[in-house]
Amino acid sequence: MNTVKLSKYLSLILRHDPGSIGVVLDDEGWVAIDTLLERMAAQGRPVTRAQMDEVVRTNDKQRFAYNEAGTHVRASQGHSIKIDLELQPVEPPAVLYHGTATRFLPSIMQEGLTSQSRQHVHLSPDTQTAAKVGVRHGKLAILEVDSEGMAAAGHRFYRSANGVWLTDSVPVAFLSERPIE
Ligand code: HQG
Repeated sequence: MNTVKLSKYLSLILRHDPGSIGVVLDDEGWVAIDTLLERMAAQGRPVTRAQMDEVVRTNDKQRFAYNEAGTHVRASQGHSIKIDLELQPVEPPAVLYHGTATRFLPSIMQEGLTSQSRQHVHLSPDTQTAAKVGVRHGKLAILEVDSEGMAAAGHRFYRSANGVWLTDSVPVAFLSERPIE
């Protein structure tokens, strides 16, 4: 398996469906690397520890992290299954961005941003990152989020180990559409 394929496979297992290969994540989303490699091999997807190390180290978005002892691995964000990433609320920058597709705008401008199938709404620190996230869904739209105003109103923000900003939801009052250059 090449590193991109392995990254996608790990995202599926560690964020959405560990049961598909018969592994169980603990409450914080960790799984023992040895167990994971055994289960992957049993599925006809043999991966060496060195290949795992490579993916965790070089992944473009640092999607995965090892624990300090190097015995367990988890996804740093993006889960649809309920796990506790042990994130502490932190003060957000004044403004954050959300990339999405234009076809979602009518609904978003009515009900705000909601977490959909994931645990949180994902926000980006800059418009370039938001654009990459948004084009995955279709014709790009970028929303500016008044995170300072949200924080003042009591909304909590978290930053994942790989720098993605997370919050529970974004009410319409804190959203404005940014023109696409
Ligand atoms: C939209 C990637 C209608 C929302 C990225 C988005 C990110 C609504 C879609 C991470 C809505 C959900 C997450 C509403 C939100 N009505 N549509 N009220 N509220 N939406 O994939 O943020 O590469 O679950 O705008 O980099 O696109 O996988 O979320 O378009 O960090 O590591 O519903 O996934 O990371 O889509 O992306 P997603 P996302 P990875």
